[in-house]
Amino acid sequence: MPYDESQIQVLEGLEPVRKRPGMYIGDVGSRGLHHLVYEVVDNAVDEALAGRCSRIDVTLHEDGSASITDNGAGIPVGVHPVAGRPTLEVVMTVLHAGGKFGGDGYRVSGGLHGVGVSVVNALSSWLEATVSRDGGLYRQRYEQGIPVTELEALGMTSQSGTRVRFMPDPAILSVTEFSAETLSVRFREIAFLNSGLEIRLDDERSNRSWKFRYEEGLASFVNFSNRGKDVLHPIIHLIDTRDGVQVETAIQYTSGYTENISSFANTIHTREGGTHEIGFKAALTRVINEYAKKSAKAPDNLSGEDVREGLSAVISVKLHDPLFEGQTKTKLGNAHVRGAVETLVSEKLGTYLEENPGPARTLVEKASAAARAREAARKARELVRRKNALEISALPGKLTDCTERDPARTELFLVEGDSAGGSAKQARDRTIQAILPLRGKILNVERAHMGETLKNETIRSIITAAGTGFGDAFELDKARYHKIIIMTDADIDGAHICTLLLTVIFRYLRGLIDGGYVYIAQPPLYMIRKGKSVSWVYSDADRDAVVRKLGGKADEIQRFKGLGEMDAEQLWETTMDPARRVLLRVTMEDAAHANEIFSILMGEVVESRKNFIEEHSHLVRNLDTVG
Ligand code: 0RA
Repeated sequence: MPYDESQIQVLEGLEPVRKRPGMYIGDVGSRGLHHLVYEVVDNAVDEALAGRCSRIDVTLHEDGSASITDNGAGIPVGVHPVAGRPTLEVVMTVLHAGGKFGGDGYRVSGGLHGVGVSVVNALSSWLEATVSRDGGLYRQRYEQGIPVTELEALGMTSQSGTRVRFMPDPAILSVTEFSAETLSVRFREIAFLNSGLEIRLDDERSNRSWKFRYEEGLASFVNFSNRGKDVLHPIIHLIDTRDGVQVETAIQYTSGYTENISSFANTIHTREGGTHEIGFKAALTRVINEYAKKSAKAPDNLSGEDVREGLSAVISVKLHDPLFEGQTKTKLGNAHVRGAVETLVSEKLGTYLEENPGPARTLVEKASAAARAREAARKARELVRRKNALEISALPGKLTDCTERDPARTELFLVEGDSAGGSAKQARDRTIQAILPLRGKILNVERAHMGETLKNETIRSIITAAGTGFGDAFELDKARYHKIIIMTDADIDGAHICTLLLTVIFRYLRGLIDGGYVYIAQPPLYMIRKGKSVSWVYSDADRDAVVRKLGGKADEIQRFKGLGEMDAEQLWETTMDPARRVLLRVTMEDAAHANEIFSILMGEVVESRKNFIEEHSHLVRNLDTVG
């Protein structure tokens, strides 16, 4: 098939994507891989935002490909006036061509989102696009982004919609196996943000399936976030449009102390906040203070932090031409959104409080208690600071430090229990590895105020050993080690302690996660020996498989109940030796997820906490693996 001129241009269109995939999808690992699915789904969500699509079906096929089917308008198939080729082919083979056909919806366009489905095509070993539109059914196939068939008309249909099935290209992507769990988290979120939209996920590899559809939108979202928590009043749910900005928010206070506000613009999670969040916070502070003035008992001026203590809220705006700014392009920049949100939330929330004196009183009491507690915490903090100044360089007594002084080369192991700490001390490379054994219960920081937290010996020893200071005074430059490695038993209790430690780091030493300094060690669960061959097994599920691989019968199977049961040599060989171990790096990408886990783990209701730990004891599965 000879190529004409417009097609040659088309062919050149995707070359940069295959050359520098990271520029378009962030990375070529697990995140980038899943981004490919999100890219196609975002296009379908655009159709939903435009009111043309009510259902999205995602299937993970046994051959490793994924398909995304929607009942939107269908990608146009007519000849494109400029390219002289079918529009579908242009959308699939020209970089950014997708965005040129704006439609009238609130298009998703921010950060890594909205780069266009052609990027997915470029990074697929093959892709098949099937379109139902204008009474016809059409299909075209591509390989490495290049059309290998003409656009074919397959027959007639009364439906409309698009189906994209693609095989991620292993020549470019280092990870090609989709995680249904990872995808389901985002799909649930999209379903919350677009009430009535149905999203299904079918994993044909494991015969599992999910269905997300929420009629109550953000109210369902907050209800989900607060599951297992002790809530103080029914959810407050507001939706309205102002200045061309559709604003939706759901609010519910819990008896806890953490602030949990998530914001979205055109369904993109704006992790860095922005004008919608600023408007929301301003409205909340204003309205609660106005209401509090009527109560003799409330302090005069409740701060923003006071009125947000224990708050779970989601705010979602939909607008034309969203501006995404900030380091990760997840900060909404449109100035007019601030006013729109602030006025709307002030009015509506003000009315709600007038009409619902019960919840209104609860909110004011909660914020007043926060104000009083904050004052007490400030005093406690002062005390700790002064004390710290006296023992400025005093390292925790239990720390067994390493000899190397260059932090870039050194590692700190946080080890559960004294006996495991003992093994670790024997096993370690004393030049670069320091050991801090942690004894007893680590304080539950989610349920404690800062003052209390900082009185806890264990937490203080972690902060002092890290060397960075904490909270507002955190300085990454002062880190005494560039790897902080959490090493706990490979069981449920170990996972719990690991989560508690991550909570401490997340709340007080977040910069360590930002800097990529935090890791989780992976101790094995079994040692399986046959003759001279020794295998280390990291999960119950893998045990039988390994035995089978060894020819059916092992000479010895040793189960390690805890780190303490391994001898020093085994611990070194499997978990601590930089040359052989597997570490999981904790990234900021996981922080939002981790935060949710923390909240549930730390929540009131013991039963839900127990279930959650059991379900998520491999929360580390999604993390990056490094040597
Ligand atoms: C270009 C233009 C229009 C829609 C789409 C692309 C589109 C892309 C995808 C990808 C997956 N599903 C999709 N659905 C639609 C505008 C269509 C119109 O205005 O009629």
